[in-house]
Amino acid sequence: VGAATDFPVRVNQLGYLPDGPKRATVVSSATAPLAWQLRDSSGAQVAAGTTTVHGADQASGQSTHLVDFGAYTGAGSGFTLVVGGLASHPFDISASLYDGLRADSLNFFYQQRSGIAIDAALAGGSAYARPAGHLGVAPNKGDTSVPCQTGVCDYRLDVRGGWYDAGDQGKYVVNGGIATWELVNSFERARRSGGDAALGDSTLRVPERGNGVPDVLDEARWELEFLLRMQVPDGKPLAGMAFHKIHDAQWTGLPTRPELDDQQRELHKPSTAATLNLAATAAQCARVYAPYDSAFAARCLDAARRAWTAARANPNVLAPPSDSTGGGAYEDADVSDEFYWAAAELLATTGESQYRDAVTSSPLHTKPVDAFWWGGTATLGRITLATVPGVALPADDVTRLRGLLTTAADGYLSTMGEGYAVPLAADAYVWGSNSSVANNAMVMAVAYELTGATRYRTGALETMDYLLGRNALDRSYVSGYGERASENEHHRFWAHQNDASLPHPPAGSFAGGPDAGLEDPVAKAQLAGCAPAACYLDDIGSYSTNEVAINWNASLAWLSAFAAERRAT
Ligand code: 9MR
Repeated sequence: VGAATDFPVRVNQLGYLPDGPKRATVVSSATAPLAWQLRDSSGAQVAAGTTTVHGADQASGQSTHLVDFGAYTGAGSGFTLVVGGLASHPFDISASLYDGLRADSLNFFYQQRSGIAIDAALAGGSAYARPAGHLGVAPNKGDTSVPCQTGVCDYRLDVRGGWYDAGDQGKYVVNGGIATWELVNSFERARRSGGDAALGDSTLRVPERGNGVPDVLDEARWELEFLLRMQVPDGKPLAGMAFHKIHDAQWTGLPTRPELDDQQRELHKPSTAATLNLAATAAQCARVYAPYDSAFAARCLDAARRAWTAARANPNVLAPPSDSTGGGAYEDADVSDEFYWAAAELLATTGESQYRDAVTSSPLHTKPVDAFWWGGTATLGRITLATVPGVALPADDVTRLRGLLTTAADGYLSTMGEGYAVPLAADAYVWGSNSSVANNAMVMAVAYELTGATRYRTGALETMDYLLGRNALDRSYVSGYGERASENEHHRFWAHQNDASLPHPPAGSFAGGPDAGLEDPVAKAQLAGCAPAACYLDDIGSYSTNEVAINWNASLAWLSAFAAERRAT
């Protein structure tokens, strides 16, 4: 599990930005400050100082000291931080530190694409190439003509394309929704800050390079086209709603290559939550794609309006927790947040009073900002309303929303006053905790955009430090980034740990992270008694701590793009 003493000097194993915060955590029970030295790649000391004693870190239970070497502004590679004769992993200090991760965390989505052959040249080598999956070519039985589960519908639908959700090959509208929103929002945010060129045409490894459309939008469109296909056609019962999900009738084993999956694929009952995810992301699509493809934007807006109307007519069709055979349930018993989010996106795109009324009459409109995740999406709507220029709300209402977001960001900053600076409470290490951490950092980054206050950028960047190695396990949770990075994430194709002929997950794949609930057999067997922040295993079998997922990688991609932007000091 990575003993606390292996490498007690915990750093961001990728490194630090010259103009960013530079702190590390040392595991030590010493009650007096310790001397530290920063050494360059030749071993020469370039800075020195003494630690601050922090004491017990709540989430890990470890005794900690803090090192702040932020006064050092040099750059280079191969730095080490040495405390008591023990060196950290080597790291860089570089202005281009996050450029690679910005691209690789987005390339993950290309590699998760269903219904298209994955090209070695785009995927980082022949090990990652594979034939198209789920186009109805034997032994595949989907996804070009998919029946419903018994009793749900009496027709078939073409729902090809989209991204596989995670280590499994299901496609779930609620999780596709938040992941798509984050990618498109990343572009919208970058455009406001002047950083969108880095996500523009021919910047990423996608097949649509060179088509005149920003590559991040090309990638998101692959999923948007799938989400649009999941809408119940006109003339059918529940027209305008979205099917909740499509996946295999039975869970497949590890490994299962997508093109060799022989399970029957099935559409599961439409849900209000899925319908509102479609309404929100299609409304966002209409706004953001309009300058590049007005016909596509119009198609999105029409789908969004129809989804909204259908959700209003069917406001309580809930996906049940029991529906988890062959795929995840993505159950949701409260869709008030999805209503708020969809209304916010439709308002930001159209300015129409019907959507404004839905926003302002929602109790969520004035409530404190809560953490967002696939089952709780109100804050996505709040971010849109607070940041998109010209939203048709009274100015004082927008000001109030901005205040609620910065208040939430300040809350995350105070949570970061622990031994490991993580914007997550010690009791919140749940399934996918790394995405909770990254999503909270996104709120800090939004607060930075809204206020320009450096402390918020510092919070977002120090969150990257946590994810990339400054943590209880001395672990980078991002494949390919850092000396001790995760490499055995749970996945049916990147299943090297189970089958040496298959690859490890590609660089930029983001592990779910510590889950104190011990929700899989491997975690239960090996992690009993773990402190919350240490409940993690780099084992392909530990799907509750070590899976990858589109919603999680989307948060990482958003944050990486933010961190990679060049900013004046
Ligand atoms: O991310 C989901 C997490 O919040 C839930 O607690 C967990 C159990 O229901 O499911 C997670 O989502 C998984 C989905 O159900 C199936 N594909 C893989 C997802 C990531 O583990």
